[in-house]
Amino acid sequence: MAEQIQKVLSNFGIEGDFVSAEPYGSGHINSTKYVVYNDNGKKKEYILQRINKNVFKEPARLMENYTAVTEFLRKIIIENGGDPDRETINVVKTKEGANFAIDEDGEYWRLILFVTDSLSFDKVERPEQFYDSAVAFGNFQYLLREYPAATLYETIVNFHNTPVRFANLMAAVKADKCARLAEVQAEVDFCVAREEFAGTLERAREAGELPLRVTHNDTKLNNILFDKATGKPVCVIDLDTIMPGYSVNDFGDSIRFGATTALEDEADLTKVNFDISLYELYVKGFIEGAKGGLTKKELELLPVGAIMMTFECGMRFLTDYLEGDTYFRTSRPGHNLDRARNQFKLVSDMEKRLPEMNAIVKKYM
Ligand code: ADP
Ligand code: GN1
Ligand code: MG
Repeated sequence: MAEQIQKVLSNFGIEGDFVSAEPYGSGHINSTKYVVYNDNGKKKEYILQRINKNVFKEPARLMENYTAVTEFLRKIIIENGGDPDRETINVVKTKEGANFAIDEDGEYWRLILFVTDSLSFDKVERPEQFYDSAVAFGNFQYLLREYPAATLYETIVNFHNTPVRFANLMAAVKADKCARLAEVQAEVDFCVAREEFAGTLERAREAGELPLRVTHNDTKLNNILFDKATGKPVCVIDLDTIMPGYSVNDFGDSIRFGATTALEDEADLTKVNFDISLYELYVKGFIEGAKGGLTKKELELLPVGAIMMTFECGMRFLTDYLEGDTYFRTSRPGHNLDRARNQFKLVSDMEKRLPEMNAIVKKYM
């Protein structure tokens, strides 16, 4: 493995000597390595990622989006007097000037600068951290408000089209190819009861009430890097799914992952509760970060976005469980089922508290 990694790294014109490459982070999709070089006594840090070809069908086109968006952000950061090597992802080109390398097995690899003295979190550690992450994601969307959406390739078609996700679940139920249906009938019934709800945002879009914007589409807390010293957000990462989408889904995905008392894969559901005070902090931060860029209807639909993303993600975990765990990385039997049940518990909590969730948004509108 180490040899293979060094061979991949030899495609990039990195100065200095190779020191180490270790698995890094807790993403479910790509394979991520923390890489260190020694350049005349100076430590140089990188992130090397193998792009998941099962998930991203055309990695070369994905990397065009990824590079163009990060170069766009780099310019704005420089104009604003920020640090462009830390506040956005920077793609390291190969010796031939490409933004990825392909190994002998046909796997695609990208190398990016490691954001120095940073770390990410799988769970909110301090309420203020969640508020700060909301400002960062709201602001990220704001910075991309003038990005030419039509030039973006759709890296995953229908990524947050919840009715399509529902249909995929129904197909997996019908096929039941791993004979797991009997075990999850209650969860399937839970989803079927919400089929009408699944179409809420698509209907708003068709009615011209919900604009398509350039969105991140994977706004969980561990896709923000925080500065080790100040504890403040430095950089929004995981830019594989930047595509036209709904602002309310970027809001909602953060709530799904962060406004809860447990990790996303906690199996003991008595520990899994929606945390409405974290929700309130995120509402406040996201609206501030978006700097008045959201319409009245978008603001009104923020709570729906939170329930939608949680419901959709639960359906995606359940679908993957029924299909034999081929999409999300798992590390124990039943991992995806635990995740699905966890998400559905949160959906139920949020449904009960929807009037309060709406009132909180009104307070900050
Ligand atoms: P995945 O799509 O698998 O989630 P990510 O791009 O989110 O992959 O990377 C996985 C983890 O690696 C992140 O959660 C973060 O901890 C770390 N990471 C990714 N890019 C960087 C970077 N440029 N600097 C520092 N850490 C990073
Ligand atoms: C995946 O790549 P990562 O781990 O940041 C997934 C998201 C899910 C999330 C659930 C491309 O995100 O859509 O919400 O897992 N990314 C992709 O934790 O499918
Ligand atoms: Mg990630």
